[in-house]
Amino acid sequence: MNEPVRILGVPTDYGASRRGVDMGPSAIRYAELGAALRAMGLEPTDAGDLSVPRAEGRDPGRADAKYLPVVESVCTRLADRVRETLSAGGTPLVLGGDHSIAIGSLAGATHDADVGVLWFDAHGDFNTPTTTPSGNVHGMALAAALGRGEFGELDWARAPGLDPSRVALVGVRDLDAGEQAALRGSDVHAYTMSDIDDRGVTAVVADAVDAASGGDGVHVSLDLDWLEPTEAPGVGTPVRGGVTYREAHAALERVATDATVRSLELVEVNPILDDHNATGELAVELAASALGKRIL
Ligand code: 4U7
Ligand code: MN
Ligand code: MN
Ligand code: MN
Repeated sequence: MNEPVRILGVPTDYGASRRGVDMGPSAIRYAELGAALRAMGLEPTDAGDLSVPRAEGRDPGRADAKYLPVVESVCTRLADRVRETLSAGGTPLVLGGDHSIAIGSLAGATHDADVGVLWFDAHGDFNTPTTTPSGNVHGMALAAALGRGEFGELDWARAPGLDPSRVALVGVRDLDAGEQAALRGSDVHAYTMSDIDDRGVTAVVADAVDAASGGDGVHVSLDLDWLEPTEAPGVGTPVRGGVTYREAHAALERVATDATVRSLELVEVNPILDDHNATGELAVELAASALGKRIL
């Protein structure tokens, strides 16, 4: 990992259908992200938040890719910040916001670099405007970064050089029919919750890290709905059957020891739906684990 860790907030919810996830960066900072990283001996800097236009009264535009022009504006600016942070030798720690911001993080992270991806999520985020049941871009973020479907023609969305065979989804348990077919036909590695049941979370994460490694490091994309909703209630699209508190830590501790973490993002924290910021606090703890926090 490079230092310093640089915190970049992206208070947006245009990629999701529910308000509230735009407050994720505040909730994660309120849970003392900075202090947690300093306690590990890191010296994080906080670059503040990107400015995101107010959502009330805005027209979603096309139904199969809602608010796409705003998503483009946010992601384009985020990509620049991530790229600048990396070229200055820092580690971007991006706070969402909904998962559409991964399109920007990945565009920035893959600029002039060969990057693998570890995508921890209940969902595949592998829809395109053709397959989406909701029109929400957060459910298309990974497909967009890989340039699938019409995203192949959108230069701001496609992360050039991202190799599907170096992308691993971990803990997936809710795929739409179109996503299932698309994933089966792609080189993306998808490890389901059933794989975790059978083999244990650390063995599965070790395989995912292997798949994503070999280049200049990995981008870790952590959607908090990856966890069991009783552990992480503050998310917009909860799905039962997620990993436990302890499994989540074991997974990200394994990432810290086995992978070269180049950039990290924490997404989909929705404080309006949360239980006294439990999910914000969990996001902080898991970021610390991924960045190398040790118990002893
Ligand atoms: B998240 C969904 F239909 N697949 O496309 C969709 F179930 O970033 C959910 O992982 C997407 O939280 C969830 O809208 C996106 C739906
Ligand atoms: Mn997601
Ligand atoms: Mn999800
Ligand atoms: Mn592979």
